[in-house]
Amino acid sequence: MRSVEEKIADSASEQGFILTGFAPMRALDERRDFFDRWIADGRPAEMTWLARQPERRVDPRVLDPRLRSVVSLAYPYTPPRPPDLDWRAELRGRIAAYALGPDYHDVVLRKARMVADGIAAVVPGAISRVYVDTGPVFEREWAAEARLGWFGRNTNLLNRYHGSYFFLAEILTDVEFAAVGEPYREHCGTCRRCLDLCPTGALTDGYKLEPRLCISYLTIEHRGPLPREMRPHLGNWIFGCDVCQEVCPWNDDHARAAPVNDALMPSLADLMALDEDSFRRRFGRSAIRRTKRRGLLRNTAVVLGNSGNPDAIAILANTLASEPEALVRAHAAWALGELGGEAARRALEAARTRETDQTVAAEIAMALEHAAA
Ligand code: B12
Ligand code: SF4
Ligand code: SF4
Repeated sequence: MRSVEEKIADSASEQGFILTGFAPMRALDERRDFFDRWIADGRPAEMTWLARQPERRVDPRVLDPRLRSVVSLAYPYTPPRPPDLDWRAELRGRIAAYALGPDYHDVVLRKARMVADGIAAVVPGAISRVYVDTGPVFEREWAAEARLGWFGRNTNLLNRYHGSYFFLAEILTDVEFAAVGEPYREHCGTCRRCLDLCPTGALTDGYKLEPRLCISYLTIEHRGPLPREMRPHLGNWIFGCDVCQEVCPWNDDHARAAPVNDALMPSLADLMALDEDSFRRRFGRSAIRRTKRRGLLRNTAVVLGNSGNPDAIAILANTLASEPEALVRAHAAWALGELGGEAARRALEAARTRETDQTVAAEIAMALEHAAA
C-alpha cells in the first residue's frame, strides 16, 4: 500500500518533476529581519512587487488559515553546452538557459496544477493553491524546508544530484503530510567559485545577492537606461545570466544538450532588426517577452558595443538613424562611442544633427567625447 506522500510524488514524477518534498506550514519568522532590511536597503530596486504582502510571504496562512503544508516541486531544464564559437567575431548574444523553451510560468504551473488535482484525488476535498513564481511565496526557502536541497552561496536552491538547473513550484494545501527524507545539509563547504567568478561582484559575501549589480536583474527586470558603469559588464548576455550556475561544481555532471546556436546565441544583427510584430512572433510564448522589444534591443545594443567588432558599427548606425524607441537609440549611441573609429564618429555626428530626444542627444554627446578620447 503506497502512502499518500508516495502517491503524490508518483503523480509529480509523471508530470516530469524530478523532486517532491513536503514541509509543515509554519511562519518563516527567521527570514523576516533579513527580508525587511533587504527591502529597506532598496535592494528590490524596480522589483517593487517583492515588497508587497510581506506578512503573507513569511506566513501563507495570512492568506488562508486552513493551510497546513507546502508540497515543493522541482522541474528541470537542460543547460545547453555553450557553443564553441567566438561571439565577438560572429556577433552573437547569449540567453540564459531557463528562458530557452516556452515560458516556464505557463508550462510548470499547468503541470503543478495536475499534481494538485492528484492530491484532491487521493484526499477528497483537499484545498490547494499552486505557485510557480506567481505570488508572494519564498520558493527557495520552502524547497529547503521540504528537504529538496540547500540554499547555495549563489542564492540558488541546489541539490546534490540535480544541481540547480530546475524551476521551483509549490502547492499550499490543507492536507497534513509526514516529512520525507532527511533534513538537507549544505554542501557549499569552502567553495567560493560563484562569488569569485560572478562578472559583477553581485554575490558580495555569499547567500546575499545585490540585484542592482546582477546581470540577470539588469537585463530582465530593470526598465530604463542601464547604468553606464554596468554596461561593459554585460559581456554578451542579452537576457539573464548563468555564470554563477555554470561555475558551480554541483552542476558539472549534467548532460548538456547540443548547442542550438540561434536559440542560445542569437545573431545580434537579427535581434536589432526585430519590429514589434516579429518580436511577438519570435518571443511571444517565451519568458523573454518580459523585457518587451525595447528592453531586448537595449541589451542587444550594449552587447554590440561590448563586442569590439567594427562590423557592429553599421548595425548600430542604422539603429540610431531609424529606431523609434529613444531608449534603444540611446544605447546604440553609447555602443558606437565604445567601438570608436571614424565610421562610428560619422554615424554619431549625423545623428546629432537630427536627434530631438534630449536623453538620446546627451548620450550622443557623451559617446562622441568617448570616441574622441
Ligand atoms: C526576485 C527574483 C530574482 C531576482 C533576485 C534574486 C535573488 N537571489 O533574490 C533576480 C532578477 C536577480 C533573479 C535572478 C535569477 N533567478 Co530568480 N527569482 C526571484 C524570485 C521572484 C524571488 C526571490 C526572492 O524572494 N528574493 C528575495 C531576497 C531577500 O532573497 P535573497 O537575496 O536570496 O535572500 C535570502 C537568502 O539570502 C537567505 N539568507 C540570508 N542569509 C543567509 C545565510 C545563510 C547561511 C543561508 C543558507 C541563507 C541566507 O535568506 C534571504 C531571505 O530568504 C524567485 C521566485 C520566488 N517567488 O521565490 C525567483 C527564483 C529564485 N529565480 C530563479 C532563477 C532560475 C533565477 C536565475 C537563475 C535566472 C537567470 N538565469 O538569469 C537568476 C539567478 C541569480 C541568482 N544568483 O540568484 C529560480 C531559482 C530556482 C533554484 N534552483 O533556486 C526561482 C525560485 C524561480 C522559480 N520558480 O524557479 N531572480
Ligand atoms: S546571475 Fe550572473 S551577475 Fe547575477 S549573481 Fe549570478 S553570476 Fe552574478
Ligand atoms: S559555486 Fe560553490 S559556493 Fe557557489 S553555490 Fe556552487 S558549491 Fe556553493
